[in-house]
Amino acid sequence: MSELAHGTLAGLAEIADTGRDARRGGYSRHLWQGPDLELRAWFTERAERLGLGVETDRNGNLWAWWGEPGPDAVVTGSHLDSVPGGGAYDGPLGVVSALEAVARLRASGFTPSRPLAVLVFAEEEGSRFGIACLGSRLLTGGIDAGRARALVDADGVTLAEAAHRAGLDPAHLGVDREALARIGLFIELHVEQGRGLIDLGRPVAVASSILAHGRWRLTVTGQGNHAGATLMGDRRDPLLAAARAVVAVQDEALNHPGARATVGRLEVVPGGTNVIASSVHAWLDARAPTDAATRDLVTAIEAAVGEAVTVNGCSVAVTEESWTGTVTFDAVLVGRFRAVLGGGALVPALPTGAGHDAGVLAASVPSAMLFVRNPTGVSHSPEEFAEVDDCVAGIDALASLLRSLL
Ligand code: HGY
Ligand code: MN
Ligand code: MN
Repeated sequence: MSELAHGTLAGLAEIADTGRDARRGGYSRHLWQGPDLELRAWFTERAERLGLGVETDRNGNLWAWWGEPGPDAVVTGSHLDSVPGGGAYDGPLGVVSALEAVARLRASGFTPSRPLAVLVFAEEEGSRFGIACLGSRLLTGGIDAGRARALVDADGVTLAEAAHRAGLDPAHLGVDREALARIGLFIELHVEQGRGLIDLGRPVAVASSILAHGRWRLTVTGQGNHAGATLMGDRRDPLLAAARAVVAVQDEALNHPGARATVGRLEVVPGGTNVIASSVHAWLDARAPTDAATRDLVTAIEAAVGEAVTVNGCSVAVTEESWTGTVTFDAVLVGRFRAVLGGGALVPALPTGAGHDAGVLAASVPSAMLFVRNPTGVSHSPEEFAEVDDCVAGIDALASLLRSLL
Protein backbone atom coordinates (compact mmCIF):
# COMPACT_ATOMS: atom_id res chain seq x y z
CA MET A 1 0.00 0.00 0.00
CA SER A 2 3.06 2.27 -0.19
CA GLU A 3 1.71 4.05 -3.28
CA LEU A 4 -1.18 5.22 -1.10
CA ALA A 5 1.02 6.92 1.46
CA HIS A 6 0.36 10.34 -0.02
CA GLY A 7 -2.67 11.90 -1.58
CA THR A 8 -6.31 11.02 -1.42
CA LEU A 9 -5.93 7.54 0.06
CA ALA A 10 -3.48 8.47 2.80
CA GLY A 11 -6.11 7.31 5.31
CA LEU A 12 -5.73 3.71 4.13
CA ALA A 13 -1.96 3.96 4.47
CA GLU A 14 -2.29 5.37 7.99
CA ILE A 15 -4.18 2.28 9.17
CA ALA A 16 -2.25 -0.24 7.06
CA ASP A 17 -0.45 -1.69 10.09
CA THR A 18 -3.42 -1.71 12.47
CA GLY A 19 -4.73 -5.18 13.23
CA ARG A 20 -2.48 -7.12 10.87
CA ASP A 21 -2.94 -10.83 11.56
CA ALA A 22 0.43 -12.58 11.32
CA ARG A 23 -1.11 -16.04 11.72
CA ARG A 24 -3.98 -15.81 9.24
CA GLY A 25 -2.63 -13.07 6.96
CA GLY A 26 -4.62 -9.90 6.29
CA TYR A 27 -6.37 -8.10 9.12
CA SER A 28 -8.33 -9.14 12.21
CA ARG A 29 -10.09 -6.10 13.62
CA HIS A 30 -12.87 -7.06 15.98
CA LEU A 31 -15.30 -4.91 17.92
CA TRP A 32 -13.76 -3.00 20.86
CA GLN A 33 -10.61 -5.11 20.87
CA GLY A 34 -7.15 -3.50 20.46
CA PRO A 35 -7.07 -2.80 16.70
CA ASP A 36 -10.73 -1.72 16.57
CA LEU A 37 -10.15 0.70 19.46
CA GLU A 38 -7.08 2.06 17.64
CA LEU A 39 -9.12 2.52 14.46
CA ARG A 40 -11.85 4.33 16.38
CA ALA A 41 -9.26 6.70 17.86
CA TRP A 42 -7.73 7.17 14.40
CA PHE A 43 -11.14 7.97 12.90
CA THR A 44 -11.95 10.45 15.67
CA GLU A 45 -8.64 12.23 15.26
CA ARG A 46 -8.93 12.29 11.45
CA ALA A 47 -12.51 13.58 11.52
CA GLU A 48 -11.73 16.24 14.13
CA ARG A 49 -8.78 17.43 12.04
CA LEU A 50 -11.32 17.97 9.27
CA GLY A 51 -13.39 20.10 11.62
CA LEU A 52 -16.09 17.45 12.19
CA GLY A 53 -17.64 16.87 15.62
CA VAL A 54 -17.46 13.19 16.61
CA GLU A 55 -19.97 11.41 18.84
CA THR A 56 -20.59 7.77 19.76
CA ASP A 57 -24.23 6.69 19.75
CA ARG A 58 -25.80 4.36 22.33
CA ASN A 59 -24.82 1.31 20.21
CA GLY A 60 -21.18 2.18 19.64
CA ASN A 61 -21.56 3.58 16.11
CA LEU A 62 -19.39 6.66 15.47
CA TRP A 63 -20.85 9.79 13.85
CA ALA A 64 -18.71 12.68 12.60
CA TRP A 65 -20.82 15.77 11.91
CA TRP A 66 -20.19 18.65 9.59
CA GLY A 67 -22.05 21.36 11.45
CA GLU A 68 -24.77 20.72 14.00
CA PRO A 69 -26.29 17.22 14.05
CA GLY A 70 -29.79 17.55 12.69
CA PRO A 71 -32.68 16.01 10.82
CA ASP A 72 -32.70 15.16 7.12
CA ALA A 73 -28.93 14.68 7.15
CA VAL A 74 -26.99 13.16 4.30
CA VAL A 75 -24.99 10.37 5.93
CA THR A 76 -22.16 8.40 4.36
CA GLY A 77 -19.76 5.81 5.73
CA SER A 78 -19.13 2.12 6.27
CA HIS A 79 -17.29 0.07 8.92
CA LEU A 80 -13.74 -0.43 10.23
CA ASP A 81 -14.04 -3.95 11.70
CA SER A 82 -13.05 -6.99 9.62
CA VAL A 83 -13.60 -10.70 9.25
CA PRO A 84 -10.79 -12.85 10.70
CA GLY A 85 -7.90 -12.48 8.25
CA GLY A 86 -9.80 -10.03 6.05
CA GLY A 87 -8.67 -7.58 3.39
CA ALA A 88 -7.68 -3.94 3.70
CA TYR A 89 -10.63 -2.46 1.78
CA ASP A 90 -13.88 -4.09 3.00
CA GLY A 91 -15.22 -1.30 5.21
CA PRO A 92 -12.22 1.05 5.52
CA LEU A 93 -12.44 2.08 1.85
CA GLY A 94 -15.93 3.49 2.50
CA VAL A 95 -14.81 5.32 5.63
CA VAL A 96 -11.66 6.77 4.08
CA SER A 97 -13.57 7.75 0.91
CA ALA A 98 -16.27 9.47 2.97
CA LEU A 99 -13.68 11.51 4.89
CA GLU A 100 -11.87 12.36 1.67
CA ALA A 101 -15.07 13.42 -0.10
CA VAL A 102 -15.93 15.70 2.82
CA ALA A 103 -12.38 17.10 2.82
CA ARG A 104 -12.74 17.96 -0.85
CA LEU A 105 -16.09 19.67 -0.37
CA ARG A 106 -14.71 21.70 2.51
CA ALA A 107 -11.56 22.62 0.62
CA SER A 108 -13.64 23.87 -2.32
CA GLY A 109 -15.51 26.28 -0.05
CA PHE A 110 -18.78 24.39 -0.48
CA THR A 111 -21.47 25.17 2.09
CA PRO A 112 -23.99 22.37 2.64
CA SER A 113 -27.64 23.28 2.92
CA ARG A 114 -28.42 20.25 5.11
CA PRO A 115 -26.43 18.40 7.80
CA LEU A 116 -23.84 15.83 6.77
CA ALA A 117 -22.33 13.02 8.83
CA VAL A 118 -19.70 10.36 8.28
CA LEU A 119 -20.89 7.20 10.03
CA VAL A 120 -18.79 4.21 11.16
CA PHE A 121 -20.90 1.18 12.05
CA ALA A 122 -19.90 -1.17 14.87
CA GLU A 123 -19.37 -4.92 14.27
CA GLU A 124 -20.49 -5.07 10.64
CA GLU A 125 -18.89 -8.47 10.13
CA GLY A 126 -20.20 -10.09 13.29
CA SER A 127 -16.71 -11.48 13.89
CA ARG A 128 -16.80 -11.02 17.67
CA PHE A 129 -20.47 -11.54 18.60
CA GLY A 130 -21.71 -13.59 15.62
CA ILE A 131 -24.34 -11.23 14.21
CA ALA A 132 -23.40 -9.34 11.05
CA CYS A 133 -24.39 -5.65 10.86
CA LEU A 134 -24.89 -5.59 14.63
CA GLY A 135 -24.50 -1.79 14.92
CA SER A 136 -27.06 -1.03 12.22
CA ARG A 137 -29.43 -3.73 13.49
CA LEU A 138 -29.29 -2.27 16.99
CA LEU A 139 -29.76 1.27 15.66
CA THR A 140 -32.84 0.31 13.61
CA GLY A 141 -34.33 -2.20 16.05
CA GLY A 142 -33.45 -5.08 13.72
CA ILE A 143 -32.34 -7.16 16.72
CA ASP A 144 -33.98 -7.38 20.13
CA ALA A 145 -31.82 -5.46 22.62
CA GLY A 146 -32.16 -8.13 25.32
CA ARG A 147 -31.00 -10.82 22.92
CA ALA A 148 -28.12 -8.62 21.78
CA ARG A 149 -26.97 -7.90 25.35
CA ALA A 150 -26.72 -11.67 25.98
CA LEU A 151 -24.57 -12.44 22.89
CA VAL A 152 -21.19 -13.86 23.91
CA ASP A 153 -17.79 -13.73 22.26
CA ALA A 154 -15.27 -16.59 22.05
CA ASP A 155 -14.07 -15.81 25.60
CA GLY A 156 -17.57 -15.85 27.09
CA VAL A 157 -17.74 -12.04 27.41
CA THR A 158 -21.28 -10.77 26.83
CA LEU A 159 -22.03 -7.85 24.55
CA ALA A 160 -23.42 -6.08 27.61
CA GLU A 161 -20.10 -6.50 29.43
CA ALA A 162 -18.04 -5.51 26.37
CA ALA A 163 -20.23 -2.44 25.84
CA HIS A 164 -19.76 -1.46 29.49
CA ARG A 165 -15.98 -1.84 29.16
CA ALA A 166 -16.15 0.36 26.04
CA GLY A 167 -17.84 3.10 28.07
CA LEU A 168 -21.44 2.51 26.92
CA ASP A 169 -24.46 1.91 29.11
CA PRO A 170 -25.64 -1.62 28.18
CA ALA A 171 -29.16 -0.70 29.29
CA HIS A 172 -29.24 1.81 26.42
CA LEU A 173 -28.28 -0.66 23.69
CA GLY A 174 -31.06 -1.01 21.12
CA VAL A 175 -33.27 0.94 18.76
CA ASP A 176 -32.22 4.60 18.65
CA ARG A 177 -35.11 6.48 17.07
CA GLU A 178 -33.52 9.87 17.67
CA ALA A 179 -30.31 8.93 15.84
CA LEU A 180 -32.24 7.20 13.07
CA ALA A 181 -34.56 10.18 12.58
CA ARG A 182 -31.56 12.34 11.73
CA ILE A 183 -30.75 10.30 8.62
CA GLY A 184 -32.38 11.72 5.51
CA LEU A 185 -30.39 9.43 3.24
CA PHE A 186 -27.47 7.01 3.66
CA ILE A 187 -24.79 6.21 1.07
CA GLU A 188 -22.19 3.46 1.62
CA LEU A 189 -19.21 3.22 -0.72
CA HIS A 190 -17.70 -0.28 -0.71
CA VAL A 191 -15.09 -2.30 -2.54
CA GLU A 192 -16.87 -4.72 -4.86
CA GLN A 193 -16.67 -8.29 -3.57
CA GLY A 194 -17.21 -10.09 -6.86
CA ARG A 195 -16.34 -9.75 -10.54
CA GLY A 196 -19.19 -7.55 -11.83
CA LEU A 197 -17.11 -4.46 -12.57
CA ILE A 198 -14.20 -6.51 -13.95
CA ASP A 199 -16.56 -8.07 -16.48
CA LEU A 200 -18.12 -4.72 -17.38
CA GLY A 201 -14.78 -2.92 -17.59
CA ARG A 202 -15.95 -0.04 -15.38
CA PRO A 203 -14.46 1.37 -12.16
CA VAL A 204 -17.65 2.27 -10.26
CA ALA A 205 -21.23 0.97 -9.98
CA VAL A 206 -24.38 1.74 -8.02
CA ALA A 207 -25.80 -1.23 -6.09
CA SER A 208 -29.17 -2.57 -7.20
CA SER A 209 -29.88 -5.40 -4.72
CA ILE A 210 -28.51 -7.74 -2.03
CA LEU A 211 -29.27 -11.46 -1.80
CA ALA A 212 -31.35 -12.69 1.14
CA HIS A 213 -28.98 -14.24 3.65
CA GLY A 214 -28.65 -15.59 7.16
CA ARG A 215 -26.58 -17.59 9.60
CA TRP A 216 -27.48 -20.85 11.30
CA ARG A 217 -25.66 -22.84 13.97
CA LEU A 218 -25.57 -26.60 13.41
CA THR A 219 -24.79 -28.46 16.62
CA VAL A 220 -23.83 -32.05 15.89
CA THR A 221 -23.84 -34.31 18.94
CA GLY A 222 -22.14 -37.69 19.25
CA GLN A 223 -20.21 -39.46 22.00
CA GLY A 224 -16.87 -38.26 23.34
CA ASN A 225 -14.45 -41.16 23.76
CA HIS A 226 -10.85 -42.38 23.73
CA ALA A 227 -9.01 -42.23 20.36
CA GLY A 228 -6.98 -45.37 21.08
CA ALA A 229 -9.38 -47.54 23.03
CA THR A 230 -12.52 -47.10 20.92
CA LEU A 231 -12.89 -49.48 17.95
CA MET A 232 -13.79 -47.81 14.68
CA GLY A 233 -17.15 -49.60 14.62
CA ASP A 234 -18.04 -48.42 18.12
CA ARG A 235 -17.77 -44.71 17.49
CA ARG A 236 -20.34 -41.92 17.30
CA ASP A 237 -17.93 -39.28 16.04
CA PRO A 238 -19.61 -35.88 15.50
CA LEU A 239 -16.69 -34.55 13.48
CA LEU A 240 -17.16 -37.27 10.87
CA ALA A 241 -20.88 -36.49 10.93
CA ALA A 242 -20.10 -32.78 10.53
CA ALA A 243 -17.88 -33.58 7.54
CA ARG A 244 -20.84 -35.34 5.88
CA ALA A 245 -23.03 -32.37 6.83
CA VAL A 246 -20.64 -29.93 5.13
CA VAL A 247 -20.80 -31.97 1.91
CA ALA A 248 -24.61 -32.09 2.19
CA VAL A 249 -24.64 -28.27 2.48
CA GLN A 250 -22.69 -27.98 -0.76
CA ASP A 251 -24.93 -30.50 -2.55
CA GLU A 252 -28.11 -28.65 -1.56
CA ALA A 253 -26.67 -25.28 -2.62
CA LEU A 254 -25.83 -26.79 -6.02
CA ASN A 255 -29.48 -27.92 -6.29
CA HIS A 256 -30.78 -24.37 -5.78
CA PRO A 257 -30.16 -21.94 -8.69
CA GLY A 258 -28.26 -18.84 -7.65
CA ALA A 259 -27.81 -20.08 -4.08
CA ARG A 260 -24.59 -19.99 -2.05
CA ALA A 261 -24.07 -21.94 1.16
CA THR A 262 -20.91 -22.06 3.20
CA VAL A 263 -19.58 -23.63 6.37
CA GLY A 264 -16.55 -21.51 7.21
CA ARG A 265 -16.30 -22.05 10.93
CA LEU A 266 -16.20 -25.18 13.08
CA GLU A 267 -15.78 -25.60 16.81
CA VAL A 268 -14.81 -29.09 17.91
CA VAL A 269 -15.68 -29.88 21.54
CA PRO A 270 -13.56 -30.60 23.51
CA GLY A 271 -10.91 -30.51 20.73
CA GLY A 272 -8.06 -32.89 21.62
CA THR A 273 -5.80 -34.88 19.29
CA ASN A 274 -6.45 -38.11 21.18
CA VAL A 275 -10.11 -37.38 21.89
CA ILE A 276 -13.10 -38.39 19.78
CA ALA A 277 -15.20 -35.20 19.98
CA SER A 278 -18.45 -35.15 21.90
CA SER A 279 -19.99 -32.38 19.79
CA VAL A 280 -19.20 -30.05 16.92
CA HIS A 281 -20.64 -26.62 16.22
CA ALA A 282 -20.67 -25.69 12.54
CA TRP A 283 -21.89 -22.32 11.28
CA LEU A 284 -23.86 -22.18 8.06
CA ASP A 285 -24.01 -19.02 5.93
CA ALA A 286 -26.77 -19.40 3.33
CA ARG A 287 -27.87 -16.95 0.63
CA ALA A 288 -30.22 -17.05 -2.36
CA PRO A 289 -31.98 -14.66 -4.76
CA THR A 290 -35.27 -14.41 -2.86
CA ASP A 291 -36.44 -14.80 0.73
CA ALA A 292 -38.49 -17.87 -0.22
CA ALA A 293 -35.60 -19.47 -2.12
CA THR A 294 -33.31 -18.94 0.87
CA ARG A 295 -35.86 -20.43 3.25
CA ASP A 296 -36.31 -23.41 0.86
CA LEU A 297 -32.55 -23.89 0.69
CA VAL A 298 -32.19 -23.92 4.47
CA THR A 299 -35.12 -26.32 4.88
CA ALA A 300 -33.49 -28.66 2.35
CA ILE A 301 -30.13 -28.34 4.12
CA GLU A 302 -31.72 -29.14 7.48
CA ALA A 303 -33.25 -32.33 6.06
CA ALA A 304 -30.06 -33.40 4.27
CA VAL A 305 -27.85 -32.68 7.26
CA GLY A 306 -30.24 -34.49 9.60
CA GLU A 307 -29.95 -37.57 7.41
CA ALA A 308 -26.19 -37.28 6.86
CA VAL A 309 -25.27 -37.27 10.55
CA THR A 310 -27.21 -40.46 11.29
CA VAL A 311 -24.60 -42.42 9.32
CA ASN A 312 -22.24 -41.76 12.24
CA GLY A 313 -24.89 -42.34 14.92
CA CYS A 314 -25.13 -38.61 15.67
CA SER A 315 -27.89 -36.02 15.85
CA VAL A 316 -28.02 -32.37 14.80
CA ALA A 317 -29.87 -29.31 16.10
CA VAL A 318 -30.21 -26.24 13.86
CA THR A 319 -30.61 -22.74 15.33
CA GLU A 320 -31.14 -19.56 13.31
CA GLU A 321 -28.78 -16.83 14.50
CA SER A 322 -29.58 -14.06 12.01
CA TRP A 323 -31.68 -13.33 8.97
CA THR A 324 -31.73 -10.52 6.41
CA GLY A 325 -34.35 -10.52 3.67
CA THR A 326 -33.61 -9.57 0.06
CA VAL A 327 -32.81 -5.88 -0.31
CA THR A 328 -33.83 -4.06 -3.46
CA PHE A 329 -32.38 -0.58 -3.38
CA ASP A 330 -34.83 2.18 -4.29
CA ALA A 331 -34.97 2.19 -8.11
CA VAL A 332 -35.63 5.92 -8.33
CA LEU A 333 -32.58 6.69 -6.18
CA VAL A 334 -30.44 4.23 -8.15
CA GLY A 335 -31.57 5.89 -11.42
CA ARG A 336 -30.97 9.38 -10.06
CA PHE A 337 -27.49 8.51 -8.82
CA ARG A 338 -26.53 6.89 -12.11
CA ALA A 339 -27.73 10.01 -13.95
CA VAL A 340 -25.70 12.32 -11.65
CA LEU A 341 -22.64 10.16 -12.30
CA GLY A 342 -22.85 10.40 -16.07
CA GLY A 343 -25.54 7.91 -17.05
CA GLY A 344 -26.19 4.19 -17.10
CA ALA A 345 -23.61 3.38 -19.79
CA LEU A 346 -20.83 4.69 -17.54
CA VAL A 347 -22.14 3.58 -14.18
CA PRO A 348 -23.83 0.17 -14.15
CA ALA A 349 -26.29 -1.01 -11.50
CA LEU A 350 -24.97 -4.20 -9.89
CA PRO A 351 -26.48 -6.78 -7.56
CA THR A 352 -24.38 -8.31 -4.81
CA GLY A 353 -24.32 -11.40 -2.63
CA ALA A 354 -22.59 -9.55 0.21
CA GLY A 355 -24.48 -8.04 3.13
CA HIS A 356 -24.03 -4.41 4.19
CA ASP A 357 -25.22 -1.92 6.81
CA ALA A 358 -26.78 0.02 3.91
CA GLY A 359 -28.99 -3.03 3.32
CA VAL A 360 -30.13 -3.05 6.94
CA LEU A 361 -30.73 0.72 6.91
CA ALA A 362 -32.69 0.47 3.64
CA ALA A 363 -35.70 -0.86 5.57
CA SER A 364 -35.82 2.40 7.58
CA VAL A 365 -34.33 5.21 5.47
CA PRO A 366 -33.51 5.80 1.78
CA SER A 367 -30.16 4.08 1.24
CA ALA A 368 -27.81 3.49 -1.64
CA MET A 369 -24.37 2.03 -2.32
CA LEU A 370 -21.45 2.66 -4.62
CA PHE A 371 -19.13 -0.21 -5.56
CA VAL A 372 -15.48 0.23 -6.55
CA ARG A 373 -13.89 -2.36 -8.85
CA ASN A 374 -11.85 -5.11 -7.20
CA PRO A 375 -9.42 -6.51 -9.81
CA THR A 376 -8.98 -9.80 -7.97
CA GLY A 377 -12.72 -10.35 -7.53
CA VAL A 378 -11.77 -11.77 -4.12
CA SER A 379 -12.92 -10.47 -0.74
CA HIS A 380 -12.89 -11.53 2.94
CA SER A 381 -9.30 -12.45 2.18
CA PRO A 382 -5.95 -10.67 1.98
CA GLU A 383 -6.27 -10.93 -1.82
CA GLU A 384 -9.00 -8.28 -1.82
CA PHE A 385 -7.73 -5.24 -3.74
CA ALA A 386 -8.59 -1.96 -5.45
CA GLU A 387 -6.40 0.11 -7.76
CA VAL A 388 -5.67 3.67 -6.63
CA ASP A 389 -7.25 5.11 -9.81
CA ASP A 390 -10.46 3.18 -9.16
CA CYS A 391 -10.54 4.32 -5.53
CA VAL A 392 -10.13 7.90 -6.74
CA ALA A 393 -13.00 7.35 -9.21
CA GLY A 394 -15.08 6.13 -6.25
CA ILE A 395 -14.26 9.24 -4.22
CA ASP A 396 -15.05 11.46 -7.22
CA ALA A 397 -18.43 9.71 -7.55
CA LEU A 398 -19.20 9.99 -3.83
CA ALA A 399 -18.24 13.66 -3.74
CA SER A 400 -20.45 14.35 -6.79
CA LEU A 401 -23.41 12.62 -5.14
CA LEU A 402 -22.89 14.50 -1.87
CA ARG A 403 -22.65 17.80 -3.74
CA SER A 404 -25.88 17.02 -5.62
CA LEU A 405 -27.67 16.19 -2.35
CA LEU A 406 -26.36 18.97 -0.13
O1 HGY B 1 -21.10 -11.31 5.29
C1 HGY B 1 -21.31 -10.36 4.53
O2 HGY B 1 -21.90 -10.47 3.49
C2 HGY B 1 -20.76 -9.00 4.85
O3 HGY B 1 -19.55 -8.83 4.21
N1 HGY B 1 -20.70 -8.72 6.21
MN1 MN C 1 -17.35 -8.03 4.68
MN1 MN D 1 -18.16 -4.53 4.36
